[in-house]
Amino acid sequence: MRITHVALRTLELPLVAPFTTSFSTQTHRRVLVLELHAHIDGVEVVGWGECGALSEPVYSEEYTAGVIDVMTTYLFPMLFEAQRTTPLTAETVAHHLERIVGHRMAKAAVEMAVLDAQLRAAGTSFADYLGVTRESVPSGVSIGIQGSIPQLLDVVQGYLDAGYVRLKLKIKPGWDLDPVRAVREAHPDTPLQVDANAAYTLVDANHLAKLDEFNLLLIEQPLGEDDMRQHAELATRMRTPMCLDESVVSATKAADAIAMGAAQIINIKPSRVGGYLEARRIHDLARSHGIAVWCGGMLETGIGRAANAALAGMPGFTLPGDISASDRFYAEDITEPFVIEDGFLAIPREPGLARVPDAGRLEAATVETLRVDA
Ligand code: OSB
Ligand code: MG
Repeated sequence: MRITHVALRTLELPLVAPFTTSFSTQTHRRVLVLELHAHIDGVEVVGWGECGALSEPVYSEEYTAGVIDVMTTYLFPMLFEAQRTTPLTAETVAHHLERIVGHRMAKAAVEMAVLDAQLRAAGTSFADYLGVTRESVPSGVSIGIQGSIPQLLDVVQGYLDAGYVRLKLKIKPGWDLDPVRAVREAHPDTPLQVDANAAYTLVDANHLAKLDEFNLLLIEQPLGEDDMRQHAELATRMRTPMCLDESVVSATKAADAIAMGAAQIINIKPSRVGGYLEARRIHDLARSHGIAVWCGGMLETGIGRAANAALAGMPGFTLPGDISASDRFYAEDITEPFVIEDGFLAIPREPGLARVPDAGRLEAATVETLRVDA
């Protein structure tokens, strides 16, 4: 393929309710969408990509404005240079961008747009590309920190009424044992897990072990991104299975985590690990070690939600993901919305990896567009 130009669109989408984690409260999602124009075998194709980075560097070091900078200064010029001499494919994008250290969410979005264009030109769905045979995936929901326990119980009831099959509660010091106990007492049999987004240290081990009595599926990333060894230590001090999110930024880190006993379960987020192809490698690695994986989310629009749903159809994704319906975050998605049916989301089978946004809704949500020509 030959890229002719790319439009980098910054969108601002209001959330249906504020989303609070141990690191921030979000009321809007400022998200970068890539519209990549290319020629493939003489045919003009558009590929769509979505970047997982948040507007501030509070989940990882990446943030929207920084992503735009690294894409325009380095990533696209490097791809444009590479395509002068080598045919560009999605499978070679990571190689062409290898010289740039880190910036995985930026690279993931670029690879995503290229792969989407490639699959569209071939008339292949992402599910078929991955060899996914399942038709749908179970839908879990990530529930932010609430103002009070009664409020939390209300929110939980709403999601259960909507059909979600698994709940994930965000926790932080001061919002952990009591809210988890309240939800567990109200819903003794509901699959339940917690996510601390790195808010604790190993000093809190005895406190965190008190979560063991609530029969949780897992505890996600209690300690810092760099605390791989400490997670391994904590895993020996509590019965709840240890799951890593932030710490696993590559297949190499996944292998380290597995070897060290730092993760019994891995949250795979394609954006965090540099793209869907690396995500697939982590899936394959984990599966060969008997380590369960599930698909995490970054409040994706329908563009990224489509790709996540297909990825989560792979056989090692044995736990429900944070792949909720569009209306979990957005009153109006920019694509045809994803809906939950009997607790499941259908895996898209149209050509391409992303779901194509509606032109009018995309335009209405766009606050800034930057065009980069090859
Ligand atoms: O830790 O999984 C996380 C959202 C933003 C940043 C980090 C996380 C999350 C979520 C939401 O938990 C997952 C979703 O998109 O539904
Ligand atoms: Mg997480």
